[in-house]
Amino acid sequence: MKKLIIILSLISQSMFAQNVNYDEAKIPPYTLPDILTGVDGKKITTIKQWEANRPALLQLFAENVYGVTPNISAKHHYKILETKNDALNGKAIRKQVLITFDEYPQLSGINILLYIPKNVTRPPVFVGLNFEGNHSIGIDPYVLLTQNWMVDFQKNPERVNNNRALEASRGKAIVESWPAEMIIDKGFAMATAYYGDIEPDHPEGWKSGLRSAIGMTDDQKWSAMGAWAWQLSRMLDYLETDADLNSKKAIVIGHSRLGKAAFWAAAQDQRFAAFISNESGEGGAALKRRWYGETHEIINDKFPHWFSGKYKTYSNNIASLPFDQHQLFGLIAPRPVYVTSAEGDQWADPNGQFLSLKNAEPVFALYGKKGLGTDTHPALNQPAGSYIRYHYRTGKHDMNAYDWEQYLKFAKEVVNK
Ligand code: GTR
Repeated sequence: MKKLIIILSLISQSMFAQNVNYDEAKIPPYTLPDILTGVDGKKITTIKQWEANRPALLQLFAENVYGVTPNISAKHHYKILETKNDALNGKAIRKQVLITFDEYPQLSGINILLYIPKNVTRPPVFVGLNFEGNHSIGIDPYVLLTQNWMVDFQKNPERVNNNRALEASRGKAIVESWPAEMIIDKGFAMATAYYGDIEPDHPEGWKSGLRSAIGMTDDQKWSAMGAWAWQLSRMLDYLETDADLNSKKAIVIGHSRLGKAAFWAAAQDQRFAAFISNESGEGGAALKRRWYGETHEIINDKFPHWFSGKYKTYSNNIASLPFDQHQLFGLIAPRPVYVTSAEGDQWADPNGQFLSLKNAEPVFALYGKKGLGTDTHPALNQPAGSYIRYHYRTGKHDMNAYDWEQYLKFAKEVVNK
């Protein structure tokens, strides 16, 4: 019996291995849709033509991947739950703001944690979601502990028990993600919220999240990714009302699945001034047509709630998708973009992320914006480009201090120049 189990598991492992490729030489040839051909088939040569094409292209992404964002009421109230001007060793103002929605009382609301440097007038702000609650990003004892359902990422019942965070998870986020003091020291503000505030991250999560709160009965029409992107836009609504920071310079940022949500938020909501994709991979920065690392089949199988039902119909047939992710970068133009990969994160397809941004260059060029300055994937720890930037760093799947050093430099040189 034991032998049989071993044989069966070897067979299934090898079947799985066939679906995952890490060999550049084995990638079948593919052709990317021309970014300067409009959805109507006409050639695009001017900014005006590109912008006229924008809504139809956005709609294609919505219909086929992320789901169409419903036109729903976002009537809300803001409540300052707590504020103090001696946070982070006296350098920052801390605010905790709760956004509640009049028409969706069943949702607990979005709890934003804001740090604003005291010595800067109206600084630009980094905006993004976090994986394990605001309290998990640092040791600040005043940050409220989230009560919402949580994925048990760490498998440590002392930190997360029964899918609820415990006090012991304070400052213990699984990804480094949000170095508040480092951000403040460089003169930037940051705003973050727990992604589970709007919808729990599991296939049935929509039943207790935004999608069912708005009366949706078909979870395949919209997506969790769409709901989290919506959350980011609602955070920006609040930031626009906060006179202590400059919401016109809001840089939306996200790691991994939260990078996919940030990407979709940035494409739809042009109020975001810049976008940073930290290892967002499949469904994020990576080209879909490249067979390397995670594929659309694997992601749809493992996370059926992340994308819309239609995306699942492209199994074994990704070449028939009428676009690829380079065109989503086109939808961010002319706003600055930074894309990153890590050596220890081949799953996210580093070269596929690079090529995706690279192939968006013609749209940036329409606006007179320079490209990455290289046609080939840069070496480790050598950022390429300026207005649009890319780096490939040593280390694992994470958003770490090296990444932030580069982001803060980018924000200073390009977004807040
Ligand atoms: C993985 C998933 C990736 C990425 C990652 C994460 O399991 O396959 O696409 O999103 O999770 O969010 O950390």
